[in-house]
Amino acid sequence: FPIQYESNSQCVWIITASNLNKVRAKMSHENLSLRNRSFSSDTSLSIMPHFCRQVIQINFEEFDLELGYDTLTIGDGGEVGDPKTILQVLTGSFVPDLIVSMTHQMWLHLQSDESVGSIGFKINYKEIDKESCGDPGTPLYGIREGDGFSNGDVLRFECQFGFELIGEKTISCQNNNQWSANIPICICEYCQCYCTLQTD
Ligand SMILES: [Ca+2]
Repeated sequence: FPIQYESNSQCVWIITASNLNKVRAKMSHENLSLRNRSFSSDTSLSIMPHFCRQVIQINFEEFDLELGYDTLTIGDGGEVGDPKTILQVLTGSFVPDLIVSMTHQMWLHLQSDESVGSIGFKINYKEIDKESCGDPGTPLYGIREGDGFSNGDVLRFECQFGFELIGEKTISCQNNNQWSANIPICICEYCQCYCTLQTD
């Protein structure tokens, strides 16, 4: 990224939460860039090793793969390709807001077929406390109720006056550290009416 990925590519990344308040990404292929981001440092004390309390959260800044033919598979742990650990298989341009691992490692495997490439993807990643789904944000022109991101927590969304909510009004943090849905979007109702009137 942002240069188109090559055909017949097999790229693998393993992101590991370290016990030094940092996350490392091991890249076996540098075809795509995996962008680092600043990490919040955690100074709380614990008798458990730090990495046991941390999981990996990724979110996509950009994502576009050839729909149906090129895929990015994301899994939990360090066993790349292990079908039992797969969290998501992504293709095309639609992605979840966040993907969170269950353990201190997450693997990513990009596979492209023999023809037609696209721009690939760009992700941010960080470590967060375990049993959490991460902060999915608030929709533009929207309001969020609830600020817990742990397993079992629920977030409710509304849109500002004049905006229509598209998607789920309520999402919950599931035990697999994934939100039950993406956050909704808020669409300007008045703007749509205006456009319709203009075309009539
Ligand atoms: Ca392709």
